[in-house]
Order: sequence, then C-alpha cells, then structure tokens
Amino acid sequence: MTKHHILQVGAYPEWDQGPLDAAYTVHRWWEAADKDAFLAKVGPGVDAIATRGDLGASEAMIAACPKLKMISVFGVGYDAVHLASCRSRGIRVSNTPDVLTEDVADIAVAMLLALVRRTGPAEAWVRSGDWATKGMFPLTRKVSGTRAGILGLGRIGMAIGRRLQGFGMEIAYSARSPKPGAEGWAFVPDAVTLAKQSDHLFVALAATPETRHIVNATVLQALGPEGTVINISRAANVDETALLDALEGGRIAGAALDVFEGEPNLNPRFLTATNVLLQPHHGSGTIETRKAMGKLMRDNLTAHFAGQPLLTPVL
Ligand code: 8YV
Repeated sequence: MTKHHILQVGAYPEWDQGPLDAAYTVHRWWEAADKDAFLAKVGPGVDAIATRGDLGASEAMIAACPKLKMISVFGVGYDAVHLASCRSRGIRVSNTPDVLTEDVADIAVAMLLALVRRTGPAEAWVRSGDWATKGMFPLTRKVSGTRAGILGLGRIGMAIGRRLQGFGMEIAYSARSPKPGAEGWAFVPDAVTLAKQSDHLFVALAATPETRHIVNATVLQALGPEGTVINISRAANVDETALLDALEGGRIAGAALDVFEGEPNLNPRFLTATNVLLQPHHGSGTIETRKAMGKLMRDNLTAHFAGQPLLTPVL
C-alpha cells in the first residue's frame, strides 16, 4: 500500500521517529539545507504535517502543501500553527493536552522554589568553597504562605494552583470567567488587579493575539519590588523588554522563565541578569510525558488517515 507523505517539521525522540518512518514517507524539513527549495519539491505531495508546539506550521508552509488535510502537534500549544489557513482550507489540527499537564505544573513550582530560595547560587556557594571561606549563604525569602497569582486557569494553571495549596499559599487567578474547581481561590478580572495582590505571578495562558504581552510594564509595576514572575507558557505572553528593564531596575525581585522570544537564542540581557532563573523550554521534558505526547501525536495521525475522529482535536 502506498504510504501517506508526512512533512516533519522538527526532531522527535527515536521512539517516535521509528514508528513514523515505518508508517509514512517522512520528509524532514528541519534537516533541509535549503528549506524553501525542499518545501517546493516535497510540498505538493504532503498529506499531513507532524510538528511541535514550539515550531508549529507557518502560513507559507501550509500554502506550499496543497494536498494537506491534517496537522498533528507534539505539544499542547498550537499558537505557532497558522490556524486561519487551516480554517479556510478545512485542515484538521490536533495537539497533545492533558498528558503533559502535571509535568509543566511540577516545573513551574520547582522554578518558583529554585528562584526564591536561590538553590542555584547556593550550590555555587558550596562548590566554590565560599561556604568554608565566607560562612553561611545569604538568607533568602519564604515561599510557603505567600500569595500566588495564576494568569490563565486552564488545565496547567489549575494544576499549579493545586500544588501551591500544599504550600499554604493564598491563591488568586485571572481568566475569562470564574472556573469550577477553583472554589476558595479569588477570581480577579484582569492581570493588573491580579499582580497587585500577588507575590508570585504564574503565567499559564495559552498564547493568542489577545494575550500578547499581557504581562507588561504596568503589570510588573503592580507586582512590585518583592514580586516574581514564573512563565511556563509562551514568551509572547510577556513583554521581555519591560521584564528585563524591571529586573535590571530592581522593580521586581526576580523571574523564572522556561520560554523565550527567539528560543533557543535568548536576549543576551537575560544571561547577565542576576535575579532570573533560565530553563530550556523543558516543562514537558520527561521521558514518561514525551512518550505519551509522541504516542498521542501519532495516534491522531492514525485516526485521521483512518477517517476516524481525532483523539484530541483543535480544529
Ligand atoms: C513541547 C510545548 O514539548 O506543549 C507545548 O506546547 O511547548 C512543549 O511542551 C515542545 O514544544 C516540543 O518541543
């Protein structure tokens, strides 16, 4: 039987690559030296695109694939997929929600604790010999019992809140509307109000044109000089210039970031900032979760080609 043609946008672990290569004719876009020429050559025969949350599928890429009927995203975020093109052409889109919720929430809490209790600088204090020569590591700040603001109370935001309850934190959230399951957590209508009443602001929003730079200079000013920002969503939700200005100016206490504009290349100002914790977009980066994500990405492709409903449809 002739195999369907898949345009693969980025690398997957071998446990996904093997089954994809066995089931489909796979065209590896990210390995092409001349990506435009590659797309012009293979695009006309592409039946589906297999991509990642961080890579998506651009308008130009979709336009180069006139037979395209399906885009399967390895990741929960589909903001990098040009949905308008998919809607206008009736292209199906799937993502991989739920299977990664707990890992991303885990890393968000880990980043908060590491940032505020300064576990990285503390380890350097030991390894450098400063402990022996300079004495006790400088005191940090308490996390338990402080005030958490969660911007976006979807699956990941809700999971973060449940974890923070275990630290005795007072929880408030901002979302389009009050959420069931968040009883006892304060619903506030907007990011500035949330920031004003938070010590630690978690950015857990899906990235959309409406949320771009929702964490801006005004929100950071409201958060204040003892406040921190923890972003495990998308860099687009934060005005990085305003964040860097606030960090360098001491107008907020710190930031813990797993996502960056232009990643994996960062604004070099982040590399010299002392009150920022940098992580390489690995919120979902565990063996167990990435295996589950990969299987779901592949199962959505299988369902599509079998004419079945998608397991986790976006469109
Ligand atoms: C993905 C992500 O693992 O889920 C998402 O949208 O950003 C990550 O969890 C990443 O995009 C895949 O490399």
